[in-house]
Amino acid sequence: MFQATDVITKHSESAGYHERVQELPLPSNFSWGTATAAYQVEGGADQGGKGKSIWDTFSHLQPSRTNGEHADVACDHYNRMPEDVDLMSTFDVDVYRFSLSWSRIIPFGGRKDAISDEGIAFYDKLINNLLEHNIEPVVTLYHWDLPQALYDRYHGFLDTDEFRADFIHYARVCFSRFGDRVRKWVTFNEPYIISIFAHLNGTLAPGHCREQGTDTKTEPWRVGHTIILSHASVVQMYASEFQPTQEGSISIVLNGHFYEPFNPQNQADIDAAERRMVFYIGWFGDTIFLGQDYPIAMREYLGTRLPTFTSEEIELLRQTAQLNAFYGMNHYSTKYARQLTDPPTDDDWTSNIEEGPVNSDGLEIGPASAQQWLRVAPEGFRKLLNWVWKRYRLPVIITENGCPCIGEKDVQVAINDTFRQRYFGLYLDAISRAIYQDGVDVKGYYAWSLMDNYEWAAGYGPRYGIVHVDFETLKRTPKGSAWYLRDSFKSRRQASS
Ligand code: PNW
Repeated sequence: MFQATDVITKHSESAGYHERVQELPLPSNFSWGTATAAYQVEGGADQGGKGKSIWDTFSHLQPSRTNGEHADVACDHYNRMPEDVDLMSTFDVDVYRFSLSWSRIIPFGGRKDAISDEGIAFYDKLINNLLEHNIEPVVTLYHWDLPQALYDRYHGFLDTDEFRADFIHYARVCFSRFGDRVRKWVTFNEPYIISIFAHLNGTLAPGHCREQGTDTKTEPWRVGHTIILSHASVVQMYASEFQPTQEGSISIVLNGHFYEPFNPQNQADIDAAERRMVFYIGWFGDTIFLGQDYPIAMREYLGTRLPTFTSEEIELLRQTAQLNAFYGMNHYSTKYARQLTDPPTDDDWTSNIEEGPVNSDGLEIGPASAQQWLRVAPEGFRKLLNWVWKRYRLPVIITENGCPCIGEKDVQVAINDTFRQRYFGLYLDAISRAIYQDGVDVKGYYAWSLMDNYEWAAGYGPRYGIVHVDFETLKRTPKGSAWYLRDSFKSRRQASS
């Protein structure tokens, strides 16, 4: 059977792929778990009075945008939740990170709209079930499935004041209904992806892009602005209204690649690699965790395309910065950054940097997975952990990490997922080095994903699960990597104690 590991190409030595997995130690209190998101696994599209989200619309209106597929049923987790909790319990996970479907809880989404008891009941059941299995729920409020009604009313994130008021209300409902049992909250999953992929490239819902006639010069930056302010307001609200009694913690999840210079001899490329991370991660990290204005490099390059904060807003950011308890990191891969010299398009969002998997010597950053943008490069992960630690000094939780292997539709190939096991092994070794050799404070690791699911624009193509799902019968079969992670965490944590 064809395995991606068999492909013989020239890979950069520095990416760390040539290392053997060493099963390096992790702290005895390091926690591990799996992650999912509501729209990707739940299904139950019309059950329990659920309202539509922009993903229901996006995947049905023009199916070519999502590999011809929607997630009306997906993994049917809505109806099979107890089986899924049992399953993850057999892997000895400490944590399950999942997201709430806003339109399941408030079908029309808004602050004056009705709350669905059935929606609340589903998440109550899930949370209770997890706790009975000794699994800690880590809950994301927003993983991309905006209530369609809020898009229809005011275009969602494009109206900062309206969105912010509705999001605060929704968050308050969640804290008051679930906060007695949920101790770790994430406001937004991956603001970069929401801003750029959904409001510039148009590959994710609501699919705004130049061809649709939207203003790609300013929209992504407005969306980011809305997310930053909404996050800060919810953190402030949680800290004053709920934290004193519920004693939980809250933060946001940022994704980001590590960038290496395309030509390491060329100063422009060295600067480009650094600047690319500032535009990707600093955009949200500097405002939210440092409580300050956007990075200077962004202000200079984007000019009036980037919204400004009022002095009260800066004060809010300053006051809430320290209330974020951790840095939630979604990380998958490393890329090369190359400074371009030809003039960019007027909606350029990178400061004229091209990114790709091959450097100026023709070396690939690492072996390919089943998704085009994802290469195996564990050393970049270690470097990113250091970059984030140095800049923000916050304990890091890896809220997503994983990869799709080639050929996994076949359950036999999936069970023998040596490519993924090696990926996990190398990335966990990178965490160990970051902790023990570099002094980075990393607290936990959540594998993406518990099970194969609906991979957004790629539909049911790429499979990230540590459990195989047959999307015809919905049968779940654990892959080798599920047992690998169980055993690996056990021995890594023992080794340190
Ligand atoms: C994350 N990129 O998205 C999401 O949080 C998950 O819902 C998703 O299934 C998972 O990663 C795998 O894709 C990303 O292009 C999407 O760099 C795209 C990128 C990164 C993360």
